[in-house]
Amino acid sequence: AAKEPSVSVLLDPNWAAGSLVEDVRRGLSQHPRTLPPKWLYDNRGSELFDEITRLPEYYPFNAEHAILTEHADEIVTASGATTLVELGSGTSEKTRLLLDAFVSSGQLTRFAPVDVSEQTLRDAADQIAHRYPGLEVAAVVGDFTLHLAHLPKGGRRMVAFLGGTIGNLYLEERRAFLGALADLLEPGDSLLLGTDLVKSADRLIAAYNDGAGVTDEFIRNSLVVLNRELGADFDPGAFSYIPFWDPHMERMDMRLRSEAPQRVTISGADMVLDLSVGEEIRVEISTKFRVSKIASELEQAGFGVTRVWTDPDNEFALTLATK
Ligand code: AVJ
Repeated sequence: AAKEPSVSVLLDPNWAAGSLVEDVRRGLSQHPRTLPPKWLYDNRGSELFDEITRLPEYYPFNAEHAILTEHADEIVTASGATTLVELGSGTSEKTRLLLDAFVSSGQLTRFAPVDVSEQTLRDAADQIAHRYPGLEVAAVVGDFTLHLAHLPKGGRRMVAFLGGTIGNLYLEERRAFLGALADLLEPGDSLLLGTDLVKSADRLIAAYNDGAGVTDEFIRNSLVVLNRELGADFDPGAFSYIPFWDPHMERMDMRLRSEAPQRVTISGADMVLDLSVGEEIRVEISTKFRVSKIASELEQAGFGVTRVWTDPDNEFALTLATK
């Protein structure tokens, strides 16, 4: 019979009591004003992201799925892992391709998904515990940039960080994150890193500006989160969604632009914002990579690159890096 998953909650379920307040205070006083993307993933945001992964324009999901379908067995063998940790796991949909390969190899004993979205994580953990009886499922409700020290210890671990989520981090944040991860892994442990690759601006912009408007709603939901969690009075309809490709930084930059002069009060953060017409709030960046840049960032952090897999169209890369 399936074992019940264990769930450790490291994030305060009352977001307003935790780092949301500091993140909002710091981010919204910068220029451009910025909101950290992890707060996009309330229940609604997680649902919307799930919808994004099924959009025809959102190629990263399909490209990474194709790599995993083709190469999961090789990845599993190359890692030699007995514990799979997944950071920013969400629904863990693609991870099942890895779990299936791990099950056929017979080597996996434990799966530890980590995500900020508690309900999404609990649902995914239940489904996986059911589907893979005998697997210990140890879920962690947490932030992968803050709670790395709580990851399960022992065995040979592979940390999967899929979907291109590392592209949400700025260079300095990536350096800190990869360095901290390398420091806590033991020799033989590995990181499986999914990164979206640089490609034509048209294809990129289409992926973040879908015809059905799902991405627009996903980005706009950040204001709904602040209204609910911090008692803010943003009028989400007074903003327009502006996604653009920054060719110099090689990243997508997703912003909300104030279409009218407005005063917004964020009582839970003790802030009053006066926004002028055209003023923008950056809600998310999504950095795109070149294979050489991924390798050098990993090596700088203390990893050795074992192998890189890409899809046939070279849209996305999975890199296995070993400590
Ligand atoms: C979950 C961060 C990988 O950057 O492509 C998708 C989030 N934002 N559409 C990405 C996202 C808008 C996604 N990541």
